[in-house]
Amino acid sequence: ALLEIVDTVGARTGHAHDLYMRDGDGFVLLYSVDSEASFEAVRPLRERLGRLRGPRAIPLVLVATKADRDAERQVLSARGRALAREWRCPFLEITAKSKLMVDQVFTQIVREMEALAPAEAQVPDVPPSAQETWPSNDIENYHCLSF
Ligand SMILES: Nc1nc2c(ncn2[C@@H]2O[C@H](COP(=O)(O)OP(=O)(O)OP(=O)(O)O)[C@@H](O)[C@H]2O)c(=O)[nH]1
Ligand SMILES: [Mg+2]
Repeated sequence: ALLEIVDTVGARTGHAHDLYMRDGDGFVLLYSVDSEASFEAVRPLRERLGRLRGPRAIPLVLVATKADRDAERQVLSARGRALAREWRCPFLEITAKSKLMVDQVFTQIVREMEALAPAEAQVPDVPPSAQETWPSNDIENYHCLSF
């Protein structure tokens, strides 16, 4: 099994970024709890993702980072939870200081990709035997994008 992670460095606009959003298999949208602006930036990203992908399912996890900076908090947990409920995706509030929490982000996005992918695999050409073992044997070539 291979999981390729693409991290958008800095820029969240442009042609290359649009291609990653169009072709990725899973998406981790992050904001920082200490930055209202970062929270306000995730909705436009989700909307652009929807436009670029058309009717395809969008395996997505919403992640709030820097939970350790509670004294500087600008975004209440409830707001992240509410947004994730609206988008029907998992929500995690984490600190990068915890390996366990960071691991949970990857666990969640893989789970979402597995949960949403079978619906797309219901094409007539796929033999039933292949569907039975799918997707556990076929996580290869998943491309997960974080931004
Ligand atoms: N306290 C704290 N600092 C963090 C956490 N996560 C990241 N940082 C710090 O925040 C700064 C920015 O982190 P990055 O991971 O580079 O943020 P980014 O969103 O990837 O930034 P770009 O790639 O430039 O878009 C760095 O100084 C990190 O050390 C966290 O959970 N807690
Ligand atoms: Mg970065």
